Amino acid sequence: MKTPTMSNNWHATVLTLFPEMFPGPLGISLLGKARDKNLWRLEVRDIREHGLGKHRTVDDSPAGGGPGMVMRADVAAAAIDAVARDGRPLIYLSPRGKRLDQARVRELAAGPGAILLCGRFEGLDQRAIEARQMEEISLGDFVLAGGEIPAMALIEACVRLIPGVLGDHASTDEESFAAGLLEYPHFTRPQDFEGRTIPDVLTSGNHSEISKWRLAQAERLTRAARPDLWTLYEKKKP
Ligand code: 4HQ
Repeated sequence: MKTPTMSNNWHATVLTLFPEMFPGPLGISLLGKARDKNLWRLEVRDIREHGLGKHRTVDDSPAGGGPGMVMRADVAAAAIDAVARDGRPLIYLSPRGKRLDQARVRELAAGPGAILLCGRFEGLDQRAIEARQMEEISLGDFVLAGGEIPAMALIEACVRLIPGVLGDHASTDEESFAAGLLEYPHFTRPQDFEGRTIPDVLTSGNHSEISKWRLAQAERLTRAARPDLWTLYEKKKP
């Protein structure tokens, strides 16, 4: 087996106050095995190493008052500046960012990697975001306690697209979001589950009919559950 070179070793650097959360789910199963094979690498840096004073302070109360604490710009900038960029995008996970989608995941996966800053408290001082020209990415319209889980989700989405990470069954371009549709429903044995049977077409052996059925299902589900995706899909396919 060929040993990957630096150029195809996707590199994630995570800046966090909770380095013990990593690798967590990124260390198991296909992603964990891919990391063992050096198909990608995870570097976790503790932001507190750049904290100030005897107590390594990383936060302070919000200017203008209000609840909670804010991550200091100087501390975050020092943590960022200690990382070798290597042309990698610097990302701040935040509900204010652009929603992560599969198109951005594909771009990130095709690049050298990413540097991800995980905020805690009420968030990061705005001046750090601007001074370091951070790209803000959101996982969705909900509020988490920190950016660590979004960072893990982003890394997982990217790493599974790196060639060799998924098994040889993997055809990631047959996937729903590649086509702009939700996935068709899946079935496996038993043939009868609590009176619910597998659609006959799937056991017919007629592969062209199976493909037609799956596309029709994907279209039906997308139209019903995600009118936003359906509108985009219809525009692309007249
Ligand atoms: N947070 N998508 C607040 C998120 C979030 C999200 C991360 C909580 C940043 C300071 N991040 N911290 N949603 O809720 O990315």
